[in-house]
Amino acid sequence: MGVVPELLTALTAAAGRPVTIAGTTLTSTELRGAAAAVAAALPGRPRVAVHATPTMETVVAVVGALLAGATVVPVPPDSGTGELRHLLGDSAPDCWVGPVPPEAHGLPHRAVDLAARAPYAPVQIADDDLAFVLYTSGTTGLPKGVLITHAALTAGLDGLVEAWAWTADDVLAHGLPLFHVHGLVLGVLGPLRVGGGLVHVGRPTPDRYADAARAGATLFFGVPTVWSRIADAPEHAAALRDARLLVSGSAALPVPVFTRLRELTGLEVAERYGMSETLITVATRADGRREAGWVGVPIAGVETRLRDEHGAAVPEDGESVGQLEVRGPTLFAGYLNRPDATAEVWTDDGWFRTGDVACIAADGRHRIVGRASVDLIKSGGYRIGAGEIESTLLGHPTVAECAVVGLPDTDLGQRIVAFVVPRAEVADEAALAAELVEHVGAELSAHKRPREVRFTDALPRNEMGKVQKKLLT
Ligand code: MLC
Ligand code: AMP
Repeated sequence: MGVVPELLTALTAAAGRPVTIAGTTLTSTELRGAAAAVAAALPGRPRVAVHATPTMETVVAVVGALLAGATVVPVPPDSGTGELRHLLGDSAPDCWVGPVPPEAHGLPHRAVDLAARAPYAPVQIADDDLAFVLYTSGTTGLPKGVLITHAALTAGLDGLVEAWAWTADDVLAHGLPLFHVHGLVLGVLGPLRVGGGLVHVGRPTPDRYADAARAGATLFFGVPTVWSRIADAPEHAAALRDARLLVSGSAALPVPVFTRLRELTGLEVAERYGMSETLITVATRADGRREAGWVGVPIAGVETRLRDEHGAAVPEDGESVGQLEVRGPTLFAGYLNRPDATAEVWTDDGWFRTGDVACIAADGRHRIVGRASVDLIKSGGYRIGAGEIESTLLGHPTVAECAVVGLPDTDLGQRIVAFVVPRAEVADEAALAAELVEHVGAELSAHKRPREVRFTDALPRNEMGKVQKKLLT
């Protein structure tokens, strides 16, 4: 048992550093007061939905709810109607806190007032109390709610604090979305844990990262797409020279981007690896060896191993490739309402199957080789299930069959491409492609829209009738 402020150290410390979100700044004391006012309005530990726009209102809503011992369901602000219906139906929140989307589905709403100040009344929290339900895509079906406990959050953050020598002297800058592990857990709760500063730049563009660097930020987070765009903007990259640590994660950082950033900034980006289900498990240490393509060593308390398809051990020799399995205190407590899916991802001896393929060197360094399934796409650092987009496209009257794949893309890592067999001859392919892209955006979310739709007469199938996605290039 503990009290919530154990997680949010800065809020109880005499003086944490200020937090700036998209141009709005609160001191640590102001943030504590505004969050405590939110907490006071949330008796009974409800489950609350937060429309996670990149704003101070979102930060105050999340922190206030955590202080109240509530469970937070961050809702992507670009959610389409189908996805929103699923998230709210599955997680069954008691109310919205902070900004609400236009379709609030009749739930009560507690506003956030950034000027409000209330004294904080500590709430007892057990280690296995839930802090978050984070929605993430699987290979098929609708997104699953990942249950994150307070104990996992604390272990995950403390492991990174130690690995990166992250202190109250650091000012973190990033511009990542506030509904996933990267931007919200690491990117907001991380600074609040250590009492360090935070500057959320709104959108993660090279010029805004450069501005944050000139204003004194020491630590920078980005997905590879962000780093790749900075590497392509030498005039902005140069401003990062005085940073203490540049960190990349959520997808593989291309080697040329690592090399180019070293030339432009004199710094080697530290990669780290994780998942919504596990939080960050493996990280390049601030005092560790940095090597392009390698993501570091397990953080404190985490263990990793490699297995082949029969469950046999794969040598940890830096070359042999196997399925990566992890265990430790940062892991999730299961998928909400999905005991079947939860059971599937654990081995009989209690390890979590990440679905990633990796190799481990004798000295413990990890390299992520890729994903075992072609049906999980990583685009711009977002995890996107091919099955979800395929079902949505099949819901459009013109689509007879379809297959969605992630094709290599220098900017996004992978870009979503939909191969579509239309029901009838298409008079205007460009118009129909645009309509299908819009249909996906309206139902799911903006970042799940295909970048490209290709019409074809038939999909390549094997003798069993299964679509051979590897042939779709
Ligand atoms: C995008 N656009 C499209 C489109 N897709 N237009 C038509 N059709 C499509 N299919 C539009 C956008 O709306 C935008 O318009 C413009 O094109 C540029 O889009 P973009 O190239 O996608 O750029 P941007 O919007 O800036 O997105 C890139 C990005 C974003 C890197 C900022 O992908 C991002 O925030 N990624 C972070 C994902 C993340 O946090 N993952 C962490 C998961 S946790 P307009 O008009 O708006 O300019 C995790 C665990 C771990 O993975 O290890 O961390
Ligand atoms: P998400 O559920 O959005 O948290 O995505 C988790 C997935 O992102 C992992 O299973 C990996 O496939 C991928 N990932 C995260 N960090 C890295 C990294 N540094 N290198 C390669 N892949 C990564």
